[in-house]
Amino acid sequence: MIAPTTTPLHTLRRCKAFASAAKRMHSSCVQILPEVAEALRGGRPVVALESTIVAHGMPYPQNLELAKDVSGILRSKGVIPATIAVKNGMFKAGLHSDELEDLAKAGEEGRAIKCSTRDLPLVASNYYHQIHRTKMMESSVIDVSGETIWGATTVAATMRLAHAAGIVTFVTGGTGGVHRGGELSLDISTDLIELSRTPVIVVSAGVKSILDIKRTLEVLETFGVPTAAWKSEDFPAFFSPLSGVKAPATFNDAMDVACAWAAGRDLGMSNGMLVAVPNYDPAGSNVEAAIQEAMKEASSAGIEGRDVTPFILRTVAEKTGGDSLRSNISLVKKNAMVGAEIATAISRVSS
Ligand code: PSU
Ligand code: MN
Repeated sequence: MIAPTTTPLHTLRRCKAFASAAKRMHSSCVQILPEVAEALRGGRPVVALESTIVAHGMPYPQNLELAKDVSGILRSKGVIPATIAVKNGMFKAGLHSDELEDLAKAGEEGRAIKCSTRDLPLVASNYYHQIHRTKMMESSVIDVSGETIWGATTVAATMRLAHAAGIVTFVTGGTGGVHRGGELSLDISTDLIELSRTPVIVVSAGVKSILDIKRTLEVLETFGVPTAAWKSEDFPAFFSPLSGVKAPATFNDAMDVACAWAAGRDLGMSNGMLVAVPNYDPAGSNVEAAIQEAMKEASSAGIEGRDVTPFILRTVAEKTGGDSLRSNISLVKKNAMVGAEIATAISRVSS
């Protein structure tokens, strides 16, 4: 069990370092939607959402429907949603509804590039070129004609941009981790590195069992990332609430999370935090069974390396007849409800 839920609020309010860090408007390189900026200025709760899940994580139109439903869930709890993405090289926190719709179509139309941390400067370079060219020409017109190209941000890249915008809480589906065989291939998601150095709370359903969950938790420990399951002792495995691996800690409510966060800030820790929410959707257990079967089939068919994940995902989708998509949608909504509570608790302890 982690932070005491009994910590008096007035103690936290006196933590000046925490309050000012949370309120600081970090950098102007991210274009923040006015309603998001206003909420941040007023110290009201905001939740960041990632764009890889929209562009590449599920098909159109289910992706758009889910993005709208998640925003609706957050708003019904008094929380402002801010989808993070890169539009024609411009970093964005918060999208207009027509932009969200275009992003949702962009994946299947080949107009979205999966962006992790290393990709952010690369996709932004063209936009920066234009800014400098415009400055030299003393003009105020930036040419963004042509079709819109989106940088769809992974958990790692979303954390970076959310932090730059001054957002603390971020809701997603699943995070990346150590791939099976990662001890040799070194295929370890940048999500874990970013959790070690960027102060954002990531609310997810854990990591998929196609990854090496035990080693993922080892790496998070090595990097000093506070990691806890939400109201559970087991670390969740995305489609299943149980991975068979014990979670390092348990959060029993949103104030647990906010108090642990406040304590880390007071110590000057600059890392993020991972809150893993178990997915109890009944469809999920079918998917988990199909994943285990598909992994056995992959190994007996001699499928290796980069071919493994696409093979498994394809086989799982065939085997479950849509259950994997349904379960994915249901777990993101559950995460949004938990994330709304956390963002609200964070705004309370920051004021
Ligand atoms: N896991 C999922 N669904 C996803 C992802 C991970 O269950 O959509 C996406 C997230 O955007 C995550 C990224 O940040 O994949 C990790 O990719 P990589 O392993 O290449 O870092
Ligand atoms: Mn990778």
